[in-house]
Amino acid sequence: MKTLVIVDLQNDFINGGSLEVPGGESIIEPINVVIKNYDLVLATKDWHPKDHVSFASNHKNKNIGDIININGLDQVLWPDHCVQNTFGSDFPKSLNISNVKKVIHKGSEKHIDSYSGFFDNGKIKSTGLSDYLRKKKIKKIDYVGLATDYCLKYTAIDSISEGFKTRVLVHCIRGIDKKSSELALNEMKSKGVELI
Ligand code: VGL
Ligand code: ZN
Repeated sequence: MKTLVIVDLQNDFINGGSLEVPGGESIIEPINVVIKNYDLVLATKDWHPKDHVSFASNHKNKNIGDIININGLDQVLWPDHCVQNTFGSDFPKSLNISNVKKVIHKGSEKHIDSYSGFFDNGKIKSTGLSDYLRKKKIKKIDYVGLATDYCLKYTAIDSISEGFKTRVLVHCIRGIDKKSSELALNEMKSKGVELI
């Protein structure tokens, strides 16, 4: 079964969103095209409570972009984004979601962030994505979405470590920062992700 996972393609990550990824909206149409080639389409959603630890606004005397340490993990502080059940966490209207079979929510626990669609950043809790794919006997997964240097990267790398043959469609991804996106592509490649 040809399987596609769309990572965090949500209003807050595209033009006008609170954590806008440069050119994020430009991948919507290419995704609407490639989606037709897949038998199974899943999507992840960044899905934060208002009081989430990753929001700079929830820390005194901290700014967006600061890095703090929480229980031994580095945490980048972001603008408030993808708050549960808000416009910012919705899929963009122009994304064709009619074939999306299941949505995997992540980052919904107040005290820990989750860049990967498989596990939180401490690898403590699974989102259930691996089990879902294994039950369906899926062996190969293609990925598209946002952001190259954060959630897309961590999702693809965990996909490899979970044993799935993993490909990323590079014309259907965008990153927050140019340099870190280049590094992310190299890191994915070195871990066995196929970039196509
Ligand atoms: C993301 C930063 C914070 C992403 C999510 O989807 O790449 N980045 N939360
Ligand atoms: Zn987030």
